[in-house]
Formats: sequence, C-alpha cells, structure tokens
Amino acid sequence: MLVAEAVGRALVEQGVEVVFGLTGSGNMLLSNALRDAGAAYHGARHEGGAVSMADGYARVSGKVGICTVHQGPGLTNATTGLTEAAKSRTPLLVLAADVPATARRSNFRIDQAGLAESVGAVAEHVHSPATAVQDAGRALARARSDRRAVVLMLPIDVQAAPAPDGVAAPPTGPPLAPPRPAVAAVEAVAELVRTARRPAIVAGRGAVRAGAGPALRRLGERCGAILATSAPANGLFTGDPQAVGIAGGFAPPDAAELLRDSDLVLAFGASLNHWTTRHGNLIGEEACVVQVDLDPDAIGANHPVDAGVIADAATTAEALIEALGSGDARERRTAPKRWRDEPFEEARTQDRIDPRTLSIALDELLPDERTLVVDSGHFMGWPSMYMRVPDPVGFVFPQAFQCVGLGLATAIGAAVARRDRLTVATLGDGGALMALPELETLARLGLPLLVVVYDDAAYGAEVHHFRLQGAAVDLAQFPEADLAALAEAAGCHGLTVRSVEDLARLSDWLAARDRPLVIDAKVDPSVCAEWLEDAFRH
Ligand SMILES: Cc1ncc(C[n+]2csc(CCOP(=O)(O)OP(=O)(O)O)c2C)c(N)n1
Ligand SMILES: [Mg+2]
Repeated sequence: MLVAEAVGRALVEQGVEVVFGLTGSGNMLLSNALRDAGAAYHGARHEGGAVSMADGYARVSGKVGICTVHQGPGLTNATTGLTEAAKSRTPLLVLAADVPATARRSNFRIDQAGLAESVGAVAEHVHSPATAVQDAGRALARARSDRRAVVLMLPIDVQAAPAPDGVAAPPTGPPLAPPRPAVAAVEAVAELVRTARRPAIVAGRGAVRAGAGPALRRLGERCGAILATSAPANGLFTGDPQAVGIAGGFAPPDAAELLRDSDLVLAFGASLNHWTTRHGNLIGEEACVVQVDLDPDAIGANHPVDAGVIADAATTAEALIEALGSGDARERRTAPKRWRDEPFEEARTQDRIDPRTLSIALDELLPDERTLVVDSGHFMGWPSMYMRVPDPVGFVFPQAFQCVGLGLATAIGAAVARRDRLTVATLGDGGALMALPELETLARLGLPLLVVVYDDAAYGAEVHHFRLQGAAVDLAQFPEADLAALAEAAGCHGLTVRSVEDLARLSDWLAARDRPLVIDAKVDPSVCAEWLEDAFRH
C-alpha cells in the first residue's frame, strides 16, 4: 500500500464520511483511497467551489469539512473560500498535494504553508512515510478540536512511497468539559442582572457552538430579557416569545428600539462588532455591557464593556440562572413587529418584482424545514430579514470575509449535510455569475436545492453606494443575463420570475423536487436597503 492510500484509509477510520474535491495528479490516489474506504466523494468544478462546499457541509453537519486539491494552483484556487472558513472558525481540513521538497524548479512550487497561514489557516505537514498516518490524524484532530481551517501538505513523493506497516493514527484525546466561569465573575454579573430593569441578551456564534440556546432562553425568561442574535447566529431563538431577531442593520425598527432602550446588554459568544451594534448605535450610552467569551482577546475588542467573563456561553448562562435563584420571573417587554409586518411602499414596475415582495412570497411558499444560505451583496438583507429559519444550522451566512460568490458552493455543501431539509441558496446576479462552474456540480449531484437569484443586473451594493456619492456607476451595471437559460443548459430547471404570479411553478417544483431549480428573479434595482445606506454613512 502507498502512503496516499494509507492516509485516505486512516482518515475514513477516524470518522471522515464526506469529501469535496477536484482531482489532479497530486491527489488522485488519495481521493480514490478516501472513496474506496467508504467516504462519499463530491467533485467540484473549481477548487473555490470544493472548499466552500466543505465549509457549508461543516457548518450544517457540525463535522469537519474535508476538501482535497491538487498542488500549487489547486490550492491557490481554493484560497478565497479557505479564508472565509478560517475567519468563521469552521472546522475544515484541506488535503493539499505539494511538490517534493527537492523539486526546487517545479512549476507548481509555491510556499503553500505560507499561503495558508497568511489567510488565517493552520499549516500542517505529512513529513515522511513513517509518520504520514499520524500527521494526517493530528491535522484532522486540530481542525476538529480547535475549530480551525487546517491545510495538510502532502508532498507527492511521500504519497507515492510504500507505507510502512503498523503505523496507527494518534489516539483521540478524552472529551473536554467546556470552561466554567469563575464564581466571583458569575456573582458580579448576577448582581447586575438583579438590578437591571430592561435587560437584553445578544447571542453570537460562540453561543451557537456552545449549544447555549436552551440555557439562554431560560435565563431570558428568568430575568425578563429580550433575546437577539448576531447575524450568523440567526435562528438560535426561533419561536421564543421574547426573540427580537437579528441585532444590527437587519433588526426591525421596534427591535432596534428595544435594544437601544436596554439598560443591560449581556453578550454571549458575540463579538459586538459594528454590524451587530449598528456602529454602536444599538447600545444605549448608559447601558451596562457584559461580554462572555472563551477568547480573552474578544472581550471589549469592538465595544467597551463593563464586565468580561472568560468562559463557555452555555455553562455561564446555567451558572447565572443558578446564582439568580428561583424568585419570580421578571415581567417581559412586548415582542416587536417582524419585518414582514412593517408596511413598505412597493416598487411596482411591469417586469420587475420588489425584492421584499419576493422574499415574503418565498417565505410563505417554502417549507419551514429549510436551510437558508445567503451570499454577499446588497440583496443579502432581504432573505435574512424576511425569511424565517428553523434553528441556527438552518441559517448559513458566510460573510466573515465579506466575499461575493461563495453562496452557491456553500449551499451545495449544506444540502449534502442535510438532505432532509430544503436548502435555499440566495444569491445576487454577481455572486451567481462568479459561481457558474458549480451549476454543473449542482445538476450532476442531483441535489434538491433551490437557488434564488436576486437579479438586479448590477453589482447593486456598489451602484447604491457610489450613486449616493454622485460617482458614475455604469461600470457596475450590466445588460440583462438569462440565468434561467444558463441553469437549464447546466442541467437544472430554470424559472424567470417578474411577479408573484410567476412563482406558481415553484409550488409544482416543491411537490416534485426532481432536479435543482434556479429562479432568476428580476428584482427592481431602485429599492435600496436601509441597512446598506446606514453602512455607507460610516
Ligand atoms: C470577491 C469579491 N469581489 C468584489 C467584492 C465587492 N462587492 C461587494 S458587493 C458586490 C456586488 C455583488 O453583486 P450581486 O451579487 O449582484 O449582489 P447585489 O449587490 O447586486 O445585490 C461587489 C462586487 C466583494 N465583496 N467580493
Ligand atoms: Mg446584483
């Protein structure tokens, strides 16, 4: 057996079930070995797609996302999606072939480790035939336990060497209990909670990862707090009467007012960045702010805090409930109106649909059991604000790098992870056209995925931004593109939507779900989202 085969087999033995990749001479045998050992291999058409598929899979399944690429350009093609995964702390393992250490003049040679580390990923190496299986096991464990994007370099000469017998993968360590907060810290925060009159809980990704949803709901009930999330944690409080939705630019007006009026803000695993606080405007000047985070560097990094707690969000919420004791549940503030209950002046043109009307209609038509994936661009507020999600894994928001074009591939990975739910990829026309190669992947894999393109024939975010400044914007505007026809050519169903009536065919598709459906929704380009206007002001 060769090292490539031994590594593939060992990774499957350590729990790898699903792999995304693009084969080249450097990772062909490894890909075969992973597949032959029992992993499901999904081939992408661009490495950028492969890595984002692995990212989406990891976000929804909670498992490590695995991606394999060819050396040199295979890895550079994957770098943008890798950066998003690294910034989002997605547990991800990229199995990257590499040139032999001695191949100084190889065309494929670049500093792969330097590249990986420069975008926030961890570089690991298969050092020798004797250590290869252990090296791979260590890289997988690092991705899993540290929640990091890890790139494992596999030099092709080492991969092609005979694997020595009897090298076992490193043993996985015992499960570790999450860090508990210090007793004094809990007592100090409990005292703040006791005296607060209008508390608010803001939960972020750290709270989702800690599984803190149930404890935070109970804490909210105990102290009368409203429950908000950062955008990536959307869905954590779905169905709770005190949930006010996403804090930040996507917050409905009433919810923003409730947040601004809060005298105590308890942030759990949320960095309180400028998106979540609307540049600080959602936190009242007199409000007391408490931040709970595993990472000491996160405390006060974006917004001044009065108290910091270094601990896991769930254990801290539990400890606070205990410290507060029984007592009467505090009176709660009234739940605010949702976006869809806010009246708006509909843009009515003959051949264009208002993006809000579209989002509301989709929300009604689609099953509640859904995974909503949102690409980047001006459009991204509409699905986030108007469409419900069942829970936090039902919302995938790959915006840590603010990169356009990752949505489609991320959604493919999400759909592989949760076939029981309808995955809905919402994209702009710019992001859709950046991801075109993966339309073929979508059709080939036969995933029952719905793609909705908010098509304004423009890089709308740029148009709205620069038009406000009086700059020319024609470079960001395009002639109409027939995305439904492109989708059909790739093997998907295509549907052009210009009015709510045009969505009738979506109901037929929902009943059949035979092939993926791509909706090219021709949206009115004149509607500008308030959150975007607000973002431009800063
Ligand atoms: C890879 C990348 N290139 C460029 C940008 C700058 N940018 C931000 S939003 C945007 C427009 C995206 O257009 P589209 O996907 O159609 O969404 P829209 O803003 O029109 O709703 C661009 C080009 C970016 N964020 N990422
Ligand atoms: Mg657009």
